[in-house]
Amino acid sequence: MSTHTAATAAPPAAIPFGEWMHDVQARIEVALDRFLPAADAIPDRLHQAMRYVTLGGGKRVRPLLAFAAGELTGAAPEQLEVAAAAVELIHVYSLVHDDLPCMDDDVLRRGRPTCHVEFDEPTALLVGDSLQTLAFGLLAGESTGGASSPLLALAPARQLEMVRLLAHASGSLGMAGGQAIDLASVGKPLNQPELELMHALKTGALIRAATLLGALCGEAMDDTARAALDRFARRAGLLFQVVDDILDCTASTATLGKTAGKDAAADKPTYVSLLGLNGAREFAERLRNEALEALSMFGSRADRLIALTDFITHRKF
Ligand code: GRG
Repeated sequence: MSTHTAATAAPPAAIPFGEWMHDVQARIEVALDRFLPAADAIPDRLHQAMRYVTLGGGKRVRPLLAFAAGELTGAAPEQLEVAAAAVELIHVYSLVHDDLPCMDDDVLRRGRPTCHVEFDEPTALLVGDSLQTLAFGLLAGESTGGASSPLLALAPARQLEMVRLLAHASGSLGMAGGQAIDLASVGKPLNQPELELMHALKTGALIRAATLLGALCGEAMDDTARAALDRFARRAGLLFQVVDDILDCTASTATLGKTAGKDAAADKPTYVSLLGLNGAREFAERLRNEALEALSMFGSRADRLIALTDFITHRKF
């Protein structure tokens, strides 16, 4: 595989960002529908619940990041949709488990009753488990939905690297670990480095994985390009969380599609409780600038990532 540098790549097609975002969201919806077991496949109630939580909702920020990062390395959409779906499935599993009574105990997600409310707690637990294994199956080249050849067909070493990356990002040294710190920190004031570690793991690890997996679907990157993309992904992950904290105390439940104000009500440390609303907004702006600086070496190939960073910064839900 040739080594990619920013200079070798052609600029992305000039589709307006809003249209591109809509296309990727539609594409990922179709892909997820195809990769998930059919609603009438036995055990049908479990499969219906997996489809209920995965389809028809969410901003699909992680798939968007994967597709935007794929533009840096000329990745094919057919490969990107598999990698992007794998990350989204892990994300949806985390939301389902996070909403359980033993964790955040929430009844509303993506504007609809949460999985354990609509189905039941054991089903919600199994939905999370099954989405997680489906994600890794996809990265390992599993064919689903009647496909006869592997859905992801890259060099085996590349796919192994992708499995490793997503496993690390999802586990106790990534998202699950961040959730453990989150649960243990209720009612405890955290300082900024402690808060940053919690969010780098809980939210940032998967955002970083989405970005790197997207790039890994295309030409190999040299070490400098990869380090720059990694720097971007870490800043973007933190930015996403800071904005999430701001929205939790400024947006309504109806707009968010999930219960607003939960962090303050649960006495959880957030960037707003630590820095105040204006301080959190200033911090978000700083993170946005740092994220964009990290992309400077990629030239116009990074246009989608730049626009997506602005979408993450200014999103309303
Ligand atoms: C249960 C292992 C385990 C982990 C849960 C991600 C997570 C860890 C919990 C979700 C709780 C939460 C509100 C985290 C803050 C940031 C976040 C991940 C928000 C939800 O992501 P969005 O805004 O959601 O991308 P949509 O619905 O648009 O996909």
